[in-house]
Amino acid sequence: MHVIDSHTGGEPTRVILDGGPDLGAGPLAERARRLATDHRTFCRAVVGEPRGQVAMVCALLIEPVDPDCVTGVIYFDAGAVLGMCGHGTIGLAATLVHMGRIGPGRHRIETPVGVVGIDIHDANTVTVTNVESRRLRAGVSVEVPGLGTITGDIAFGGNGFFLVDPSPIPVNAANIRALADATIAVRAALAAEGIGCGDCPVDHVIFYGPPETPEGHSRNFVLCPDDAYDRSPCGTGSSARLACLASDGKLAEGEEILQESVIGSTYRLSWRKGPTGGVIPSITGQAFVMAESRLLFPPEDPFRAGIAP
Ligand code: PYC
Repeated sequence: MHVIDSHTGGEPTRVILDGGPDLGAGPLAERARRLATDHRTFCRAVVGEPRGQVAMVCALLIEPVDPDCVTGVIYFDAGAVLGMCGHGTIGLAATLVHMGRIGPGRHRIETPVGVVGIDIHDANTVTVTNVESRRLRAGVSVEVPGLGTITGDIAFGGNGFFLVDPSPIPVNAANIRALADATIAVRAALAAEGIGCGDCPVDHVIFYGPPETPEGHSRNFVLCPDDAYDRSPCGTGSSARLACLASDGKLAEGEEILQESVIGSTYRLSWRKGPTGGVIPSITGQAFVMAESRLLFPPEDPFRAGIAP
């Protein structure tokens, strides 16, 4: 299996160029469901240890339905098949440039939640124009063991998010373990109360704190479905955040902000009005290709399917 690894603001993406399962034809959302239900072993083998790494997201390239798209892609981590992935799309774009498949300018990529745009500024710098994002509910409170009442917004940015601002725990690198434990507890409390995000689960939780740089708008900690935290500021999470800021009248259309991740990597963010009342997010970040490899799965390797959770 031929793969190319990159990172976007520290968050790894593994693009799978060949050797993936046959997902048949039809809309990408259907093929993504097939990947999630019928191919969990494949996903775990490629994304998880020992061949993958904690926090890795895989980008499985597939034939798009829309012939104007450079490729179709389904993203997954060790916990779930994702609707979209912002850092993954920046990593995929840098990978396609590295391969000579695309050059500077605007291109389209098809994902299970719709077509997204990419603007290639240079070999590493990419702007993603995401699918229309929206806040579904504001000020939702849940009782969380050990934390008390936690209040946040439910928003869609390509995945389902619960966004808490301000964070009950200072958002900094020294608190990563405590932040992970707290966000996992919040997600469990939401699930126990049956709180979802339209058709998708709320499988990502974000806590916000003050920025650590003068240019920053805020610093975030993002819990992903696999219980790892996003090293980047999270593209789909930033899209959900833009929808909330726009709904609250806290960020004007076209105004740009700098979002910091918990490790200090950054995205530049802005939004414009979407066709159905949401926002069309614009996310600019940088990715770097790290490795090109062939993954081998010899039958005699007892861990060829990854390490079972
Ligand atoms: O950047 O959208 C994102 C993302 C989702 C999960 C990890 N990164």
